[in-house]
Amino acid sequence: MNRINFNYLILLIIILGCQNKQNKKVGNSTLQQENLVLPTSKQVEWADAEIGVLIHFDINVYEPEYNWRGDWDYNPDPKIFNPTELDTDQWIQAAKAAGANYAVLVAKHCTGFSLWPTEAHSYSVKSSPWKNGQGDIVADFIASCKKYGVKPGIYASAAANGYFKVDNPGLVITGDSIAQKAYNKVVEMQLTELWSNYGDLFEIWFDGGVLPKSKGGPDIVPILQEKQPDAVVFQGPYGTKNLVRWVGNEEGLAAYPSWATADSTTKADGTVIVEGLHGNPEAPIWCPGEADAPLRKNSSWQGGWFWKEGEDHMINSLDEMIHKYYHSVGRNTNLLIGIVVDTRGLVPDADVKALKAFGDETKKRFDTSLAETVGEGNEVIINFDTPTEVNHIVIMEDIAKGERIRKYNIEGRVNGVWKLLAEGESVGHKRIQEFKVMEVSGIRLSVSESIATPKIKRLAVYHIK
Ligand code: IPT
Repeated sequence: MNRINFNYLILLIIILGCQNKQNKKVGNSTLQQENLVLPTSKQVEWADAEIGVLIHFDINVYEPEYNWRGDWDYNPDPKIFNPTELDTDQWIQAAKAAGANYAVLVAKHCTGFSLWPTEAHSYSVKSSPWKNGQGDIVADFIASCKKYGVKPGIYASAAANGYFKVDNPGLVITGDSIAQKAYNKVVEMQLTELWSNYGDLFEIWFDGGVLPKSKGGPDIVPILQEKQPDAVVFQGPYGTKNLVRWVGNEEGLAAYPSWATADSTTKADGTVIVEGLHGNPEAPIWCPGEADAPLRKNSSWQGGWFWKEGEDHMINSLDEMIHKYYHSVGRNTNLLIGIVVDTRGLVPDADVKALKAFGDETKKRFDTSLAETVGEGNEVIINFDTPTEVNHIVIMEDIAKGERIRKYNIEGRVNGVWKLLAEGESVGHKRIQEFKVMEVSGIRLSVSESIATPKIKRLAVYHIK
């Protein structure tokens, strides 16, 4: 080998070594690229929606002393349920003002009282004076969602029901097998009604997961697959598509890193609270987190999910809500904000105001970037003509192609030198990062670990004051 060739070889080794240092591919990248876990198109649509609301209204709002777990032999009289000013348009307008793109209605919570005229039993709006028992709140809610272009979802938990003496995870407390069978039939019938009579649902919510048939629960998988095969399902049964997992708290705070993939250790079915909250980048199921948080503080009555007179002061401040936004949407999970409905049947004025303030603030902060770009590969750069003050970046992967990034740096060019501003692991649909204000002439995203070529749908820079 002559000297020139030898030098050339040394140079090549050094270059290859540097490249390897710059972007470590995890595992056998070719193999992994082929095996990338991808979301369904519904899950992509769901991630794009980013913010939803979870609307809670139940008979206990009219009788706050009632505790469904406290006295199993008593149920509030349906005659007390009379929301004379009920206006589902007002609910959805409030949701829209908060920036919500979807809304989930709690059609049946733990009391068992049903907001639609179910055929399964009489403990519902049918037995109430509201509209002389002729009304259907689920139908009104769906119509309002359509009217305002908000995607509708329904929550009807199977895990708890005061009227049937059922507690988590969906078992009758007496242990009586005939009562259990009867209850399972009620669940199957009610879910069949909700999933058949109101059109396509964007999201179905199983609070506390759903007890599988094999463990004595209702047989809902075939009903789900037949009636709402495309719905995104929060804590749904394994084996169904479009799953979404809980983030493990009701504060709207996702753990970081927050991977969109999960497996049985990450408890997509919601049975365990503390394990696997990060998701698992190696796991085979696309099952991103949804961070639920009531607008009213968790220390409020009923965890802040339901209205009670005199609790307006329990509404989270704008700063607290923005903090939740950064720690949910900013961490690759959707934010689902709990909204209360009062005895009139309306979202209270104070809540309407707070929701609008939140929506206005997120728009003010993030609607207009200083600069943004798309990119592919390990490096994406934004250049400024003149040095510019920046303090936030938003990174979005094209998740339709999978979650590919495992580690990255964000640097700013300061007087010609790249300086580290922020670093991270998971990106996925969206990562928002705030850092100290810096005057830079450029921003560089460097991906140091990935399982396939990073596809950056959006890299945006902001100076938020
Ligand atoms: C909690 C459930 O255990 C969990 O599975 C999930 O559904 C969550 O609610 C939704 O917020 S129970 C709650 C009292 C913490």
